[in-house]
Amino acid sequence: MNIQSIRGPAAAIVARSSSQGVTSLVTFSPPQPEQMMSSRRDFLRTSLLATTTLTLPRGTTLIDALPSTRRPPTRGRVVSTWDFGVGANAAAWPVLARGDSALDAVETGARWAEADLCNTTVGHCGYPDRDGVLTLDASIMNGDGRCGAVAAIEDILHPVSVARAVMEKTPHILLVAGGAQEFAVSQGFPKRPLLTDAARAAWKKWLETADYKPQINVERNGTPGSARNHDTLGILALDAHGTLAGACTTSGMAWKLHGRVGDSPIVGAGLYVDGEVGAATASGVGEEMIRNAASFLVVELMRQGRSPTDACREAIERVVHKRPAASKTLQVCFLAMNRDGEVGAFALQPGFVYAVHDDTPGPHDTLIKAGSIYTS
Ligand code: SD4
Repeated sequence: MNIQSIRGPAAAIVARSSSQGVTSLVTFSPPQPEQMMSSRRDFLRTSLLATTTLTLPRGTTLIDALPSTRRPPTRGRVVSTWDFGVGANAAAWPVLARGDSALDAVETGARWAEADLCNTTVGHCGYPDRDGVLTLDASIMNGDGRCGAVAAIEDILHPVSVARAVMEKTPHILLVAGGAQEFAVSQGFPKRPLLTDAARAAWKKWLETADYKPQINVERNGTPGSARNHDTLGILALDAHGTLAGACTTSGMAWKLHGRVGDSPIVGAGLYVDGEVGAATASGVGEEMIRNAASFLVVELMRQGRSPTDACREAIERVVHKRPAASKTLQVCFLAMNRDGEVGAFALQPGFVYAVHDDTPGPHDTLIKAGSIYTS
């Protein structure tokens, strides 16, 4: 991988990826006097649009072929990770369609995934840690910088709503483990055992070998719709008022060490939203996201003028650059949306899919394949 980022006097950014064999040329014009007099927001919008027009596509992404991702949304847009992103979007969309906030929409979508699906990587059907304990991580963030999160919380069905309560009712951002649970109970969240018989049985089977190795695309190893078919839900929304928000919810890596916390509840790693720029969320081996402050990185790359797809790809390239050998054995995926509603994604390995829902006629159950650094 040979990646160069050059900022010359003419402020031209050239990115090359020799492994892709394709060159992306993005010109980024410095603000003109009239732009400097306009608001920063207008300048960002201008830069993003210019970048979109001038970027030559690299890698594989089907999203550019979808009209729904090209048209500026009028009543908002919601995007979510993996196959169950379709269901999460379907739950979140009515919230946006009636003019309610992006924050309400992402919480609604995340709650749907936490409660209504029996999958092994989110919510109450999640696989437990090595000690047989199911611990959940979640975060939520609004475009104005407000955010909340819970990590390693047990026996609470809706960690995303507890995360929102942390954001709205405390001076803090992140509560963990017993403290998070006590807070949840104090806020009226019911406490009840969540570990299912199926998850307990899977854990007991795992104990026979106790071999721990994160699997690539565990979320898509089963038949679509099956219990093994899903992973961390990352959901990003832009509402009709132009506000962005995001949420991320997971049971984390199955068979993790007790007390291990992934990227999903770490603001800047598994989720980041800046209303002036865009939003990003991540899925895959969370340690890589934390190491690279990855969702923050994706948003910062969009701030510098990258399209969402280019920002996700460059962040993935950073993951590779940092740990080239390890990157071949892991999955890391990013999904991003800028403040104009443009959507993009990229992953280390093939297999990452996401879903988009907005006020275009649809269909909205189409899964969109993200491009990837490695091809097999
Ligand atoms: C974690 N990022 O806890 C989550 C899990 C995940 O694919 O997304 N796995 O590391």
